[in-house]
Amino acid sequence: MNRILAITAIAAGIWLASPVSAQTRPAAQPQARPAAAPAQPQVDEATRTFRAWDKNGDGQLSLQEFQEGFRRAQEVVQTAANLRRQFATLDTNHNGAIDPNEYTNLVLIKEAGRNAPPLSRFDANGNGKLEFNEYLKLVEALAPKPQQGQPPATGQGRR
Ligand SMILES: [Ca+2]
Ligand SMILES: [Ca+2]
Repeated sequence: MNRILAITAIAAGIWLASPVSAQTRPAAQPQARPAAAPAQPQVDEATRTFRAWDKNGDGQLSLQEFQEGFRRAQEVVQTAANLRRQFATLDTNHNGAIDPNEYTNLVLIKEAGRNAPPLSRFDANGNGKLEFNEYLKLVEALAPKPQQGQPPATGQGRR
């Protein structure tokens, strides 16, 4: 269920872990941040990525496993970017969320017709609208699974 999210997170982790992020902070702040857990989530993310890529579970990444994992990660990043663009388009009043009236205009909801789930089903934080991560749940639940990086075909005979 959470595949897209999980893989997106992994991919983002990889991107963030790239050496580009070697920025120096001005040391003007005397107080150390109290609740900054040092790098623990990153390690966890790396471990998760590794396990996901290590298909045969032998604790090593073969070149093939690496290439496949990397390609998949790229596809997922692409898909996530597409979804973000889509989300921005759907958010017609630009408040960063899908409001109820925007929700009823979603193609996926229109197509579902009477069987369309209520917005509240995806509104995890209960604020009456769907933020991007909640929108992803909706897409996961209602959209046909994209295969091989192809966006779901929604436009058959569009008018
Ligand atoms: Ca909106
Ligand atoms: Ca919400």
